[in-house]
Amino acid sequence: MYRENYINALRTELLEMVSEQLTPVAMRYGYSEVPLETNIKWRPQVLVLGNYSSGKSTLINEFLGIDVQGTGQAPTDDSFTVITYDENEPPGTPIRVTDQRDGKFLLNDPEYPFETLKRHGLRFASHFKLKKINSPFLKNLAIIDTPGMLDSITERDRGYNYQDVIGDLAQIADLVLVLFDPHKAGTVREAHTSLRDTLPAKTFEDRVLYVLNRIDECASMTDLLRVYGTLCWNLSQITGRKDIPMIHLTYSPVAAEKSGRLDEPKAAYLQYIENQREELKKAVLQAPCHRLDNLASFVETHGERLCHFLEGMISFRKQIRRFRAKSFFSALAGSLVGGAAAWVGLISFTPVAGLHPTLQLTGAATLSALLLIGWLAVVQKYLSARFLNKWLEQLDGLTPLPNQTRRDSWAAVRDLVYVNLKNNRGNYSLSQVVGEYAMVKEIHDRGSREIREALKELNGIDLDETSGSDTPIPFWEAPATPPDSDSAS
Ligand SMILES: Nc1nc2c(ncn2[C@@H]2O[C@H](COP(=O)(O)OP(=O)(O)OP(=O)(O)O)[C@@H](O)[C@H]2O)c(=O)[nH]1
Ligand SMILES: [Mg+2]
Repeated sequence: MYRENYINALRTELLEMVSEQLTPVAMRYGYSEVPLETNIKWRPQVLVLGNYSSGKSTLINEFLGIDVQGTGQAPTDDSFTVITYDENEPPGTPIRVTDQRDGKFLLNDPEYPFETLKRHGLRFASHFKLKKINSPFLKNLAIIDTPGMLDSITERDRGYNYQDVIGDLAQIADLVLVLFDPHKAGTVREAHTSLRDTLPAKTFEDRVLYVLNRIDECASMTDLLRVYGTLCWNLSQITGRKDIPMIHLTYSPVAAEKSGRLDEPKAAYLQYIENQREELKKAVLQAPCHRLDNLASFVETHGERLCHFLEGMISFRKQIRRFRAKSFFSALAGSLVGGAAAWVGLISFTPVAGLHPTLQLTGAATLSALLLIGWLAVVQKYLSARFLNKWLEQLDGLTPLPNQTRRDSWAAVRDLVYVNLKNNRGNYSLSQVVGEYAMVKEIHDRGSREIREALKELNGIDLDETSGSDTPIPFWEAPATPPDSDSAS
Protein backbone atom coordinates (compact mmCIF):
# COMPACT_ATOMS: atom_id res chain seq x y z
CA MET A 1 0.00 0.00 0.00
CA TYR A 2 2.90 2.31 0.77
CA ARG A 3 4.01 2.01 -2.82
CA GLU A 4 0.50 2.66 -4.15
CA ASN A 5 0.13 5.78 -2.02
CA TYR A 6 3.57 6.96 -2.93
CA ILE A 7 2.70 6.63 -6.61
CA ASN A 8 -0.62 8.40 -6.08
CA ALA A 9 1.02 11.32 -4.32
CA LEU A 10 3.68 11.57 -7.00
CA ARG A 11 1.18 11.45 -9.79
CA THR A 12 -1.06 14.07 -8.19
CA GLU A 13 1.94 16.30 -7.65
CA LEU A 14 2.90 15.95 -11.29
CA LEU A 15 -0.57 16.71 -12.57
CA GLU A 16 -0.84 19.73 -10.27
CA MET A 17 2.51 20.99 -11.44
CA VAL A 18 1.37 20.75 -15.03
CA SER A 19 -2.13 22.18 -14.57
CA GLU A 20 -1.19 25.04 -12.25
CA GLN A 21 2.11 26.11 -13.67
CA LEU A 22 2.77 24.87 -17.17
CA THR A 23 -0.75 24.96 -18.60
CA PRO A 24 -1.50 28.68 -17.97
CA VAL A 25 1.74 29.67 -19.72
CA ALA A 26 1.21 27.16 -22.53
CA MET A 27 -2.30 28.41 -23.21
CA ARG A 28 -1.49 32.12 -22.91
CA TYR A 29 0.99 31.91 -25.77
CA GLY A 30 -0.89 29.36 -27.89
CA TYR A 31 1.66 26.59 -27.23
CA SER A 32 -1.31 24.32 -26.61
CA GLU A 33 -4.99 24.81 -27.35
CA VAL A 34 -6.14 22.49 -24.59
CA PRO A 35 -4.80 22.17 -21.05
CA LEU A 36 -1.54 20.24 -21.19
CA GLU A 37 -2.70 17.74 -18.60
CA THR A 38 -5.51 16.64 -20.94
CA ASN A 39 -3.16 14.09 -22.48
CA ILE A 40 -1.83 12.60 -19.29
CA LYS A 41 -4.73 12.39 -16.90
CA TRP A 42 -6.37 9.22 -18.24
CA ARG A 43 -5.37 5.59 -17.69
CA PRO A 44 -2.23 4.01 -19.22
CA GLN A 45 -2.56 3.24 -22.90
CA VAL A 46 -1.05 0.72 -25.30
CA LEU A 47 -1.00 1.66 -28.98
CA VAL A 48 -0.92 -1.21 -31.48
CA LEU A 49 0.53 -0.32 -34.89
CA GLY A 50 1.62 -2.33 -37.90
CA ASN A 51 1.03 -3.30 -41.49
CA TYR A 52 -2.41 -4.33 -42.59
CA SER A 53 -3.13 -7.97 -41.76
CA SER A 54 -0.08 -8.23 -39.53
CA GLY A 55 -2.39 -9.65 -36.86
CA LYS A 56 -2.99 -6.59 -34.66
CA SER A 57 -6.66 -7.29 -34.07
CA THR A 58 -6.09 -11.04 -33.63
CA LEU A 59 -3.50 -10.30 -30.93
CA ILE A 60 -5.84 -7.87 -29.16
CA ASN A 61 -8.71 -10.37 -29.29
CA GLU A 62 -6.48 -13.00 -27.71
CA PHE A 63 -5.42 -10.67 -24.91
CA LEU A 64 -9.00 -9.68 -24.16
CA GLY A 65 -10.42 -13.19 -24.39
CA ILE A 66 -13.17 -12.13 -26.78
CA ASP A 67 -13.38 -11.57 -30.54
CA VAL A 68 -14.12 -7.91 -30.31
CA GLN A 69 -12.14 -6.68 -33.30
CA GLY A 70 -12.86 -7.81 -36.86
CA THR A 71 -10.07 -9.82 -38.50
CA GLY A 72 -9.35 -10.91 -42.05
CA GLN A 73 -6.68 -11.27 -44.71
CA ALA A 74 -7.53 -8.14 -46.70
CA PRO A 75 -7.16 -4.69 -45.10
CA THR A 76 -10.04 -5.17 -42.68
CA ASP A 77 -10.38 -2.35 -40.26
CA ASP A 78 -9.97 1.28 -41.21
CA SER A 79 -10.78 2.63 -37.75
CA PHE A 80 -8.85 3.64 -34.67
CA THR A 81 -10.55 1.82 -31.81
CA VAL A 82 -9.96 2.71 -28.19
CA ILE A 83 -10.76 -0.36 -26.11
CA THR A 84 -11.18 0.27 -22.41
CA TYR A 85 -12.55 -1.29 -19.25
CA ASP A 86 -16.12 -0.87 -18.10
CA GLU A 87 -15.95 -0.05 -14.41
CA ASN A 88 -19.71 -0.34 -13.99
CA GLU A 89 -19.95 -3.96 -14.99
CA PRO A 90 -20.16 -6.33 -11.97
CA PRO A 91 -17.18 -8.69 -11.76
CA GLY A 92 -17.70 -12.27 -12.87
CA THR A 93 -20.10 -11.50 -15.73
CA PRO A 94 -19.15 -13.04 -19.11
CA ILE A 95 -16.75 -10.89 -21.11
CA ARG A 96 -18.65 -8.77 -23.61
CA VAL A 97 -18.76 -5.37 -25.25
CA THR A 98 -20.76 -3.34 -22.77
CA ASP A 99 -20.79 0.03 -24.52
CA GLN A 100 -19.78 1.60 -27.82
CA ARG A 101 -19.33 5.27 -28.64
CA ASP A 102 -18.44 7.17 -31.78
CA GLY A 103 -15.53 9.49 -32.47
CA LYS A 104 -17.48 12.68 -31.82
CA PHE A 105 -18.18 11.57 -28.26
CA LEU A 106 -14.63 10.41 -27.72
CA LEU A 107 -13.10 13.65 -29.02
CA ASN A 108 -15.37 15.91 -27.00
CA ASP A 109 -15.72 14.19 -23.64
CA PRO A 110 -13.15 15.78 -21.30
CA GLU A 111 -12.86 12.49 -19.42
CA TYR A 112 -10.78 11.15 -22.32
CA PRO A 113 -7.40 12.48 -23.41
CA PHE A 114 -8.20 12.83 -27.10
CA GLU A 115 -9.28 16.46 -27.40
CA THR A 116 -6.08 17.33 -29.24
CA LEU A 117 -7.02 14.89 -32.01
CA LYS A 118 -9.96 17.07 -33.00
CA ARG A 119 -7.60 18.92 -35.30
CA HIS A 120 -7.56 15.92 -37.65
CA GLY A 121 -11.06 16.74 -38.85
CA LEU A 122 -14.39 15.06 -39.37
CA ARG A 123 -13.09 12.27 -41.59
CA PHE A 124 -10.84 11.18 -38.78
CA ALA A 125 -13.67 11.52 -36.23
CA SER A 126 -15.74 9.11 -38.30
CA HIS A 127 -12.87 6.60 -38.12
CA PHE A 128 -12.41 6.85 -34.38
CA LYS A 129 -14.42 4.87 -31.84
CA LEU A 130 -14.62 3.59 -28.30
CA LYS A 131 -15.50 0.12 -27.06
CA LYS A 132 -15.95 -0.72 -23.41
CA ILE A 133 -15.34 -4.30 -22.42
CA ASN A 134 -15.39 -6.00 -19.04
CA SER A 135 -12.22 -7.99 -19.77
CA PRO A 136 -9.93 -8.26 -16.70
CA PHE A 137 -6.98 -7.64 -19.05
CA LEU A 138 -8.11 -4.02 -19.35
CA LYS A 139 -8.37 -3.33 -15.63
CA ASN A 140 -5.24 -1.23 -15.57
CA LEU A 141 -4.86 -0.10 -19.15
CA ALA A 142 -6.58 0.75 -22.42
CA ILE A 143 -5.63 -0.56 -25.87
CA ILE A 144 -5.83 1.34 -29.14
CA ASP A 145 -6.20 -0.76 -32.29
CA THR A 146 -5.25 1.10 -35.46
CA PRO A 147 -5.93 0.69 -39.17
CA GLY A 148 -3.07 -1.17 -40.81
CA MET A 149 -0.45 0.62 -42.80
CA LEU A 150 -0.84 0.03 -46.50
CA ASP A 151 1.99 -0.31 -48.99
CA SER A 152 2.51 2.40 -51.59
CA ILE A 153 0.46 0.61 -54.25
CA THR A 154 -2.68 0.27 -52.19
CA GLU A 155 -2.15 3.40 -50.15
CA ARG A 156 -4.99 5.80 -50.79
CA ASP A 157 -6.10 9.11 -49.49
CA ARG A 158 -7.61 8.40 -46.10
CA GLY A 159 -9.08 11.88 -45.75
CA TYR A 160 -6.90 12.70 -42.77
CA ASN A 161 -3.19 12.71 -42.07
CA TYR A 162 -2.55 9.16 -40.88
CA GLN A 163 1.03 9.82 -39.87
CA ASP A 164 0.10 12.83 -37.75
CA VAL A 165 -2.67 10.88 -36.01
CA ILE A 166 -0.20 8.09 -35.20
CA GLY A 167 2.24 10.69 -33.88
CA ASP A 168 -0.39 12.25 -31.60
CA LEU A 169 -1.52 8.88 -30.27
CA ALA A 170 2.05 7.74 -29.70
CA GLN A 171 2.67 10.80 -27.58
CA ILE A 172 -0.20 9.89 -25.30
CA ALA A 173 0.57 6.16 -25.24
CA ASP A 174 2.71 4.54 -22.57
CA LEU A 175 3.64 1.59 -24.73
CA VAL A 176 3.64 1.21 -28.52
CA LEU A 177 3.61 -2.22 -30.17
CA VAL A 178 4.80 -2.25 -33.77
CA LEU A 179 3.79 -5.45 -35.54
CA PHE A 180 5.35 -6.87 -38.69
CA ASP A 181 4.53 -10.02 -40.54
CA PRO A 182 6.80 -12.16 -42.69
CA HIS A 183 5.12 -11.01 -45.92
CA LYS A 184 5.81 -7.31 -45.43
CA ALA A 185 8.78 -7.14 -43.12
CA GLY A 186 10.07 -3.80 -44.28
CA THR A 187 7.24 -1.43 -45.03
CA VAL A 188 6.80 0.51 -41.82
CA ARG A 189 9.09 3.41 -42.58
CA GLU A 190 6.20 5.89 -42.55
CA ALA A 191 4.91 4.98 -39.12
CA HIS A 192 8.34 4.64 -37.71
CA THR A 193 9.32 8.08 -38.94
CA SER A 194 6.31 9.62 -37.27
CA LEU A 195 7.09 7.73 -34.06
CA ARG A 196 10.69 8.86 -34.08
CA ASP A 197 9.69 12.46 -34.75
CA THR A 198 7.14 12.62 -31.96
CA LEU A 199 8.39 10.46 -29.12
CA PRO A 200 11.04 11.99 -26.88
CA ALA A 201 14.36 10.39 -27.84
CA LYS A 202 15.12 9.47 -24.24
CA THR A 203 12.08 7.27 -23.83
CA PHE A 204 11.78 5.96 -27.38
CA GLU A 205 13.41 2.60 -26.71
CA ASP A 206 11.53 2.00 -23.48
CA ARG A 207 8.24 2.74 -25.08
CA VAL A 208 8.36 0.87 -28.38
CA LEU A 209 8.17 -2.92 -28.67
CA TYR A 210 8.81 -4.59 -32.02
CA VAL A 211 6.97 -7.79 -32.84
CA LEU A 212 7.51 -10.12 -35.78
CA ASN A 213 4.13 -11.82 -35.86
CA ARG A 214 2.66 -14.71 -37.87
CA ILE A 215 6.02 -16.50 -37.84
CA ASP A 216 4.17 -19.81 -38.34
CA GLU A 217 3.72 -18.70 -41.94
CA CYS A 218 7.40 -18.80 -42.80
CA ALA A 219 8.14 -21.61 -45.24
CA SER A 220 10.98 -22.97 -43.09
CA MET A 221 13.52 -22.04 -40.47
CA THR A 222 15.75 -20.63 -43.25
CA ASP A 223 12.89 -18.50 -44.44
CA LEU A 224 12.27 -17.20 -40.92
CA LEU A 225 15.96 -16.30 -40.57
CA ARG A 226 15.83 -14.47 -43.89
CA VAL A 227 12.73 -12.52 -42.83
CA TYR A 228 14.28 -11.73 -39.44
CA GLY A 229 17.45 -10.52 -41.14
CA THR A 230 15.49 -8.29 -43.54
CA LEU A 231 13.53 -6.82 -40.66
CA CYS A 232 16.68 -6.10 -38.64
CA TRP A 233 18.30 -4.47 -41.63
CA ASN A 234 15.24 -2.31 -42.32
CA LEU A 235 14.91 -1.30 -38.69
CA SER A 236 18.55 -0.33 -38.44
CA GLN A 237 18.13 1.76 -41.62
CA ILE A 238 15.08 3.51 -40.22
CA THR A 239 16.34 4.01 -36.69
CA GLY A 240 19.83 4.93 -37.89
CA ARG A 241 21.31 2.66 -35.21
CA LYS A 242 23.71 -0.22 -35.59
CA ASP A 243 22.44 -2.19 -32.60
CA ILE A 244 19.33 -4.19 -33.33
CA PRO A 245 16.28 -3.59 -31.15
CA MET A 246 14.74 -6.58 -29.40
CA ILE A 247 12.17 -8.17 -31.71
CA HIS A 248 9.54 -10.48 -30.21
CA LEU A 249 8.82 -13.53 -32.38
CA THR A 250 5.19 -14.57 -32.07
CA TYR A 251 2.26 -16.24 -33.75
CA SER A 252 -1.33 -16.88 -32.87
CA PRO A 253 -1.81 -20.58 -32.07
CA VAL A 254 -5.53 -20.25 -32.81
CA ALA A 255 -5.05 -18.62 -36.22
CA ALA A 256 -2.22 -21.02 -37.07
CA GLU A 257 -4.36 -23.99 -36.10
CA LYS A 258 -7.24 -22.71 -38.20
CA SER A 259 -5.05 -22.31 -41.24
CA GLY A 260 -3.88 -25.92 -40.83
CA ARG A 261 -0.35 -24.62 -40.77
CA LEU A 262 0.71 -26.42 -37.61
CA ASP A 263 0.09 -29.85 -39.18
CA GLU A 264 2.40 -29.19 -42.12
CA PRO A 265 5.83 -30.83 -41.83
CA LYS A 266 7.44 -27.59 -43.00
CA ALA A 267 6.20 -25.83 -39.85
CA ALA A 268 8.26 -28.21 -37.71
CA TYR A 269 10.81 -25.42 -37.11
CA LEU A 270 8.29 -23.80 -34.73
CA GLN A 271 9.09 -26.37 -32.07
CA TYR A 272 12.60 -24.93 -31.87
CA ILE A 273 11.30 -21.41 -31.37
CA GLU A 274 9.49 -20.33 -28.30
CA ASN A 275 6.28 -18.53 -29.12
CA GLN A 276 6.85 -15.28 -27.20
CA ARG A 277 3.14 -14.56 -26.98
CA GLU A 278 3.00 -14.85 -23.19
CA GLU A 279 6.09 -12.71 -22.76
CA LEU A 280 4.51 -10.08 -24.96
CA LYS A 281 1.34 -10.21 -22.90
CA LYS A 282 3.36 -9.66 -19.73
CA ALA A 283 5.17 -6.73 -21.34
CA VAL A 284 1.83 -5.16 -22.27
CA LEU A 285 0.56 -5.60 -18.73
CA GLN A 286 3.60 -3.63 -17.57
CA ALA A 287 2.33 -0.52 -19.38
CA PRO A 288 1.09 1.14 -16.15
CA CYS A 289 4.64 1.00 -14.79
CA HIS A 290 5.80 3.15 -17.68
CA ARG A 291 3.19 5.73 -16.83
CA LEU A 292 5.04 7.72 -14.18
CA ASP A 293 8.21 7.64 -16.18
CA ASN A 294 6.31 8.97 -19.17
CA LEU A 295 4.69 11.67 -17.05
CA ALA A 296 8.15 12.77 -15.94
CA SER A 297 9.32 12.89 -19.58
CA PHE A 298 6.19 14.84 -20.43
CA VAL A 299 7.04 17.49 -17.83
CA GLU A 300 10.64 17.56 -19.01
CA THR A 301 9.84 17.86 -22.70
CA HIS A 302 7.19 20.55 -22.38
CA GLY A 303 9.12 22.36 -19.64
CA GLU A 304 12.18 22.47 -21.87
CA ARG A 305 10.26 23.70 -24.90
CA LEU A 306 8.34 26.34 -22.97
CA CYS A 307 11.58 27.54 -21.38
CA HIS A 308 13.13 27.89 -24.79
CA PHE A 309 10.10 29.74 -26.10
CA LEU A 310 10.16 32.20 -23.18
CA GLU A 311 13.90 32.60 -23.59
CA GLY A 312 13.31 33.72 -27.18
CA MET A 313 10.62 36.16 -26.07
CA ILE A 314 12.85 37.62 -23.34
CA SER A 315 15.75 37.97 -25.72
CA PHE A 316 13.64 39.85 -28.27
CA ARG A 317 12.06 42.09 -25.66
CA LYS A 318 15.52 43.03 -24.39
CA GLN A 319 16.73 43.72 -27.91
CA ILE A 320 13.81 45.96 -28.76
CA ARG A 321 14.01 47.74 -25.41
CA ARG A 322 17.65 48.52 -26.02
CA PHE A 323 16.87 49.66 -29.55
CA ARG A 324 14.03 51.90 -28.38
CA ALA A 325 16.12 53.40 -25.58
CA LYS A 326 18.93 54.15 -28.04
CA SER A 327 16.50 55.61 -30.49
CA PHE A 328 14.80 57.70 -27.76
CA PHE A 329 18.04 59.18 -26.50
CA SER A 330 19.16 59.99 -30.05
CA ALA A 331 15.78 61.68 -30.61
CA LEU A 332 16.12 63.55 -27.32
CA ALA A 333 19.60 64.74 -28.23
CA GLY A 334 18.35 65.70 -31.70
CA SER A 335 15.40 67.65 -30.32
CA LEU A 336 17.60 69.43 -27.77
CA VAL A 337 20.02 70.42 -30.52
CA GLY A 338 17.02 71.52 -32.63
CA GLY A 339 15.64 73.54 -29.70
CA ALA A 340 19.01 75.14 -29.05
CA ALA A 341 19.40 76.02 -32.73
CA ALA A 342 15.92 77.53 -32.71
CA TRP A 343 16.78 79.59 -29.63
CA VAL A 344 20.01 80.88 -31.25
CA GLY A 345 17.94 81.71 -34.34
CA LEU A 346 15.38 83.58 -32.26
CA ILE A 347 17.89 85.72 -30.45
CA SER A 348 19.90 86.52 -33.58
CA PHE A 349 17.04 87.00 -36.12
CA THR A 350 16.36 90.77 -36.05
CA PRO A 351 12.54 90.85 -36.34
CA VAL A 352 12.13 88.62 -33.25
CA ALA A 353 15.39 89.37 -31.46
CA GLY A 354 13.69 92.03 -29.37
CA LEU A 355 11.12 89.60 -27.91
CA HIS A 356 11.14 88.88 -24.20
CA PRO A 357 13.73 86.11 -23.48
CA THR A 358 11.08 83.98 -21.77
CA LEU A 359 9.02 83.99 -24.96
CA GLN A 360 12.09 83.11 -27.01
CA LEU A 361 12.91 80.22 -24.67
CA THR A 362 9.32 78.99 -24.72
CA GLY A 363 9.31 79.02 -28.49
CA ALA A 364 12.59 77.06 -28.65
CA ALA A 365 11.38 74.54 -26.03
CA THR A 366 8.07 74.06 -27.88
CA LEU A 367 9.91 73.35 -31.10
CA SER A 368 12.21 70.93 -29.30
CA ALA A 369 9.21 69.11 -27.74
CA LEU A 370 7.42 68.96 -31.11
CA LEU A 371 10.51 67.47 -32.69
CA LEU A 372 10.68 64.79 -29.99
CA ILE A 373 6.95 63.97 -30.19
CA GLY A 374 7.08 63.84 -33.99
CA TRP A 375 10.05 61.50 -33.82
CA LEU A 376 8.44 59.19 -31.31
CA ALA A 377 5.06 59.15 -33.06
CA VAL A 378 6.27 58.62 -36.61
CA VAL A 379 9.96 57.80 -36.98
CA GLN A 380 10.36 55.59 -33.91
CA LYS A 381 7.25 53.61 -34.87
CA TYR A 382 8.54 53.09 -38.37
CA LEU A 383 12.00 52.09 -37.14
CA SER A 384 10.53 49.69 -34.54
CA ALA A 385 8.46 48.00 -37.25
CA ARG A 386 11.59 47.61 -39.37
CA PHE A 387 13.49 46.28 -36.38
CA LEU A 388 10.75 43.71 -35.69
CA ASN A 389 10.63 42.59 -39.32
CA LYS A 390 14.40 42.22 -39.37
CA TRP A 391 14.26 39.95 -36.31
CA LEU A 392 11.32 37.94 -37.64
CA GLU A 393 13.56 36.99 -40.55
CA GLN A 394 16.43 35.89 -38.33
CA LEU A 395 14.72 34.44 -35.27
CA ASP A 396 17.50 31.89 -34.74
CA GLY A 397 19.70 34.78 -33.61
CA LEU A 398 17.51 35.20 -30.52
CA THR A 399 18.88 32.17 -28.72
CA PRO A 400 22.15 30.22 -28.63
CA LEU A 401 21.81 26.83 -30.34
CA PRO A 402 25.07 25.07 -29.51
CA ASN A 403 23.83 21.47 -29.58
CA GLN A 404 21.19 19.22 -31.10
CA THR A 405 18.97 19.23 -27.99
CA ARG A 406 18.74 23.01 -28.11
CA ARG A 407 18.18 22.97 -31.86
CA ASP A 408 15.37 20.40 -31.45
CA SER A 409 13.56 22.31 -28.72
CA TRP A 410 13.96 25.56 -30.67
CA ALA A 411 12.55 23.90 -33.81
CA ALA A 412 9.48 22.95 -31.76
CA VAL A 413 8.76 26.54 -30.64
CA ARG A 414 10.32 28.77 -33.30
CA ASP A 415 7.04 29.25 -35.21
CA LEU A 416 5.26 30.04 -31.97
CA VAL A 417 7.76 32.80 -31.21
CA TYR A 418 7.19 34.14 -34.73
CA VAL A 419 3.39 34.19 -34.32
CA ASN A 420 3.52 35.80 -30.88
CA LEU A 421 5.96 38.53 -31.93
CA LYS A 422 3.98 39.25 -35.06
CA ASN A 423 0.76 39.56 -33.06
CA ASN A 424 1.97 41.68 -30.17
CA ARG A 425 4.57 43.64 -32.21
CA GLY A 426 7.07 43.29 -29.39
CA ASN A 427 4.82 45.03 -26.85
CA TYR A 428 4.62 42.83 -23.80
CA SER A 429 5.82 42.99 -20.24
CA LEU A 430 9.38 41.80 -19.84
CA SER A 431 8.99 41.29 -16.11
CA GLN A 432 5.99 39.00 -16.66
CA VAL A 433 7.84 36.83 -19.18
CA VAL A 434 10.91 36.73 -16.94
CA GLY A 435 8.71 35.59 -14.05
CA GLU A 436 7.11 32.90 -16.19
CA TYR A 437 10.50 31.75 -17.39
CA ALA A 438 11.81 31.42 -13.83
CA MET A 439 8.77 29.37 -12.85
CA VAL A 440 8.89 27.01 -15.84
CA LYS A 441 12.65 26.61 -15.50
CA GLU A 442 12.24 25.71 -11.86
CA ILE A 443 9.78 22.98 -12.84
CA HIS A 444 12.02 21.75 -15.61
CA ASP A 445 15.25 21.71 -13.58
CA ARG A 446 14.17 20.87 -10.08
CA GLY A 447 10.74 19.31 -10.60
CA SER A 448 11.77 16.72 -13.15
CA ARG A 449 14.94 15.87 -11.18
CA GLU A 450 12.89 15.28 -8.06
CA ILE A 451 10.47 13.10 -9.97
CA ARG A 452 13.31 11.02 -11.38
CA GLU A 453 14.79 10.62 -7.92
CA ALA A 454 11.40 9.65 -6.55
CA LEU A 455 11.00 7.13 -9.35
CA LYS A 456 14.37 5.64 -8.50
CA GLU A 457 13.34 5.43 -4.87
CA LEU A 458 10.08 3.88 -5.95
CA ASN A 459 11.89 1.17 -7.89
CA GLY A 460 13.81 0.43 -4.72
CA ILE A 461 10.70 -0.04 -2.61
CA ASP A 462 10.27 -3.69 -1.81
CA LEU A 463 7.46 -5.12 -3.88
CA ASP A 464 6.31 -7.12 -0.84
CA GLU A 465 5.22 -3.85 0.69
CA THR A 466 2.54 -3.67 -1.97
CA SER A 467 0.92 -6.93 -0.93
CA GLY A 468 -1.02 -5.37 1.94
CA SER A 469 -4.07 -4.82 -0.21
CA ASP A 470 -6.19 -7.48 -1.92
CA THR A 471 -7.39 -5.26 -4.70
CA PRO A 472 -5.10 -2.29 -5.11
CA ILE A 473 -6.77 0.71 -6.64
CA PRO A 474 -5.08 1.77 -9.90
CA PHE A 475 -2.99 4.83 -9.15
CA TRP A 476 -4.60 6.99 -11.84
CA GLU A 477 -7.96 6.58 -10.17
CA ALA A 478 -7.22 6.65 -6.49
CA PRO A 479 -7.25 9.94 -4.63
CA ALA A 480 -3.82 11.10 -3.55
CA THR A 481 -2.72 10.23 -0.03
CA PRO A 482 0.47 11.62 1.42
CA PRO A 483 3.02 8.82 1.74
CA ASP A 484 3.43 9.35 5.47
CA SER A 485 -0.21 8.79 6.29
CA ASP A 486 -0.04 5.17 5.20
CA SER A 487 3.36 4.31 6.49
CA ALA A 488 2.15 5.33 9.89
CA SER A 489 -0.76 2.88 9.84
N1 LIG B 1 -1.30 -18.16 -39.58
C1 LIG B 1 -1.52 -17.10 -38.87
N2 LIG B 1 -2.50 -16.25 -39.20
C2 LIG B 1 -2.70 -15.14 -38.46
C3 LIG B 1 -1.91 -14.85 -37.32
N3 LIG B 1 -2.35 -13.68 -36.79
C4 LIG B 1 -3.37 -13.27 -37.56
N4 LIG B 1 -3.60 -14.16 -38.56
C5 LIG B 1 -4.60 -14.06 -39.60
O1 LIG B 1 -4.23 -12.95 -40.41
C6 LIG B 1 -5.36 -12.24 -40.87
C7 LIG B 1 -5.22 -10.79 -40.51
O2 LIG B 1 -5.30 -10.63 -39.11
P1 LIG B 1 -5.88 -9.32 -38.44
O3 LIG B 1 -5.81 -9.56 -36.98
O4 LIG B 1 -7.18 -8.95 -39.05
O5 LIG B 1 -4.79 -8.29 -38.89
P2 LIG B 1 -4.79 -6.71 -38.65
O6 LIG B 1 -3.38 -6.35 -38.49
O7 LIG B 1 -5.73 -6.35 -37.58
O8 LIG B 1 -5.31 -6.18 -40.05
P3 LIG B 1 -5.96 -4.75 -40.42
O9 LIG B 1 -6.93 -4.42 -39.34
O10 LIG B 1 -6.59 -4.97 -41.72
O11 LIG B 1 -4.84 -3.80 -40.49
C8 LIG B 1 -6.57 -12.92 -40.22
O12 LIG B 1 -7.15 -13.76 -41.17
C9 LIG B 1 -5.99 -13.72 -39.08
O13 LIG B 1 -6.72 -14.89 -38.83
C10 LIG B 1 -0.86 -15.77 -36.99
O14 LIG B 1 -0.09 -15.57 -36.05
N5 LIG B 1 -0.72 -16.85 -37.78
MG1 LIG C 1 -7.35 -5.02 -37.52
